[in-house]
Amino acid sequence: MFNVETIRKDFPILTRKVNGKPLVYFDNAATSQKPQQVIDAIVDYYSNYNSNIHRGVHSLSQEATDKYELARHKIQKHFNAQFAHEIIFTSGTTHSINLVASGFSSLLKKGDEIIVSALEHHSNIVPWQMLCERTGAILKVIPMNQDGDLIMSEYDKLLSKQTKLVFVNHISNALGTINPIKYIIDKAHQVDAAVLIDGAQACPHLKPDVQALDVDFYVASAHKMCGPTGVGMLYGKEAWLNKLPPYQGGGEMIAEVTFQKTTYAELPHKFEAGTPNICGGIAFGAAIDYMNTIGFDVIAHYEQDLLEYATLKLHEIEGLKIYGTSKNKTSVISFNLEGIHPYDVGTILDKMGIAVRTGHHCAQPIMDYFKIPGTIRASFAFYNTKSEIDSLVNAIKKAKMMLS
Ligand code: 7TS
Repeated sequence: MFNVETIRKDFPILTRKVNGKPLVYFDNAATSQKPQQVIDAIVDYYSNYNSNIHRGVHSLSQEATDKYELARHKIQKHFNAQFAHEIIFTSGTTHSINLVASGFSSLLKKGDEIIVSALEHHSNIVPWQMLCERTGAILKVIPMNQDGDLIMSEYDKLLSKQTKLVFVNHISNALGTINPIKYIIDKAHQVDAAVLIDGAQACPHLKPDVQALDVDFYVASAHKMCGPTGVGMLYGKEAWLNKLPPYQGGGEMIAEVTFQKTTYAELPHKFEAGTPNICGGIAFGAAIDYMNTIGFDVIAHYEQDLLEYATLKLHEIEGLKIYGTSKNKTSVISFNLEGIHPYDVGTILDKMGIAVRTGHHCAQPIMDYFKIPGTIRASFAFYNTKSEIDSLVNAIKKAKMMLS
């Protein structure tokens, strides 16, 4: 049975005060908090077996290597990848996307087309624009509607023999929309285009199955799913990862080096130059264990309940407008108070101990679509409660009185 009070005890930070008030942490889409189990994994690594991996004959190095590779296997199992070497450790989603975008430089030619969506985070827009500049490929955009849903009939029209790549996020960070990625992947494959799904916002809420999705690349950051910052993953189908050239050169990614010619290591090491974030990788594995112990079905069900409750309560506030009203949403609510700048509301909420994010959320095209400078975004995790939502609603009412 899911008991939120028991879960909250795993997160030491949730007992602290901010500005003299109990912390209400509603900035989970930016980064989640970390349970003791993950903090312990980090402390254990540095206290007991800190060592560089893959190269030492000594016991500590072997122990660290085994734990790091075990974490890779945990991630493989979690995402249901066919092989562990299809999981590349990166520093996060942004790094993973840039790795793939860089690799495609040599595979695209002038006039090829790349499709992204109107709902993307900047990190799933800018690397593709840079790729277009390098190759002469053309960027096309799947439009969205007022609810924040992508318009699939327009996507169908964009696909053609010229389409080589499609990049869409699984869940929008600014609006919470869950995109129909299976449809997007299947349609892209009909024209032989490869698909990358940005799962940064999906992985905290659900468990993607990369084989069932038949996706070519899937990327995520550990820090949004109870893990540490500075580590993430790239899943790529073996055939694609073998086709892409290495992203960075250096130690660990080579088979043999001479001044005449260097040959590259096998997967996954071909993409993992230099000393990696060893502790981060191991703690990422601990985070995945932690979330699976609770269970993603339980998490999704609980968070959906929080979303419905918060949506209902926020609607009671006059002049409050919610952006992102898709039927398929996760626990992210973006909103504004009529005539009041989001930043001012965020500042007052902070004084009351409530952490929300304000601004464009690195998704300026979405803000442009709604003709607003930004929103206030409250994003909930499985350790949040309805009573915290009540605190948010009361604080917004106060902020509204103070600012209008
Ligand atoms: N893609 C999406 C959909 C995201 O939400 C984010 C981060 C990224 C990519 C980049 O991830 P990173 O770990 O490499 O930085 N989103 C947010 C956010 O919504 N607020 O702060 C970071």
